Amino acid sequence: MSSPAEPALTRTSVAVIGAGPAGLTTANLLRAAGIDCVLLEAESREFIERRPRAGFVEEWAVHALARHGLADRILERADTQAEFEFRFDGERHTFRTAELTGRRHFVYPQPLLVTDLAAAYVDRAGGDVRFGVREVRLHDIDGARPAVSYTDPETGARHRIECDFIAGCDGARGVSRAAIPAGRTRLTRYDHGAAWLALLAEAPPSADGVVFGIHERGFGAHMARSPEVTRYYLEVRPGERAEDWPHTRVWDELQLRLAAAGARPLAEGPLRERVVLDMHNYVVEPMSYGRLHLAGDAAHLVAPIAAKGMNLALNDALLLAEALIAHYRGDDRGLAGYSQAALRRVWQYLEFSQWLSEVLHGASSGDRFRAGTASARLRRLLGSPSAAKAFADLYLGEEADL
Ligand code: RFL
Repeated sequence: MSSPAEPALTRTSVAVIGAGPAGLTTANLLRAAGIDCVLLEAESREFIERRPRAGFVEEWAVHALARHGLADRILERADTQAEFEFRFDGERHTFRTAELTGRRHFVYPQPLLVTDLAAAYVDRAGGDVRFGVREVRLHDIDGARPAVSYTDPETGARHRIECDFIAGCDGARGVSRAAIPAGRTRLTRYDHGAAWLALLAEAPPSADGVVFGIHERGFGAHMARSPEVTRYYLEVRPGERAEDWPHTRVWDELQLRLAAAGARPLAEGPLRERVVLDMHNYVVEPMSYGRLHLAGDAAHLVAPIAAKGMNLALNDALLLAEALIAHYRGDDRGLAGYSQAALRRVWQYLEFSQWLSEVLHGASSGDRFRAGTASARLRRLLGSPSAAKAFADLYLGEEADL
């Protein structure tokens, strides 16, 4: 037995912090390649398997997960979407993404993906995971022998795990990013100047898939999730609180902003989730420092405007795991180039989100210039086949990074 002053010591090859999509994917790939890793997660398994968030997985990401045997349930259970709808000026405009690109979005709520990835790592592969850990700290990340330490939630004892590398996959509020000394990475922020009320309604979808409602009162969106649950978004003023939006106000406003000729009224239901999200982004460059490599929201936050965050987390994890596996086979080029490779897709998706943000928020900005250019973008999207194709390629995400 070790005393509290002398933490219990273990050794592994890679310590992965955070069991979200990024950390679980990294851990699964490492484990399948026979590389030791320990996964540390602050929450319980039940909690991470229920946390509602993203809903769309891009087709290239599904194919990549399938190559590693991690997409059986997605392929079996997910709905795919071939089109979405813009509604504005009381009209409906269908945008046929699959026809334009040959690709589809997979509708697969994040809790289901996390559940599948956790089952693959913990139950099937017997991977080492410590749930509910407290006070995770990173040590000596710029030395040859980094380590992570944490407090065991049951015994209160400190544990220290020495490792070769740390994968910082602990999301926007984790500790990994903060372990990098000041001045060694650059954090760039961008604020869209808008906020969305994110809602999960216990109500069946009222349209086939995604509806983007562009309205002078503010943007509104409908996203089919399952026969019983629908995600909605309402643009609200920055600084407004979820409590400012009681049940009736939410539904009145959604009905108004998503109304269009020939569209059925929305099926209303209890609101299970109601949170205000500021539409802001950040990027950490480079995503690596010493023996710490960041992946997913720990390295970059992308406002959910274009549903890109989870897909970027998966892209990072696939690249990072591949680079770590190559390292143990004697090739360090992947690790040296990891940050640059990951950031290529990050910047493409940030640019796309910024472009789409203007389309969605221009009409409600109160600024005649922004409203005019937003409506020009919409007309071009709906009127020009080449503009539509370029948009659809980015909306669905492409196999190769640009
Ligand atoms: P996660 O999923 O936040 O996982 C990080 C994990 O780390 C744990 N953790 C720690 N563990 C140990 N020690 C610590 N000190 C720790 N601190 C934190 C956390 O408990 C957690 O389990 O990050 P990851 O893996 O990078 O994945 C990123 C995605 O979760 C995120 O980008 C998406 O959810 C964003 N997002 C969407 N992305 C899409 O691709 N499509 C969408 O449709 C979409 N919709 C959304 C979204 C995000 C939303 N919110 C709530 C911000 C909709 C919403 C409402």
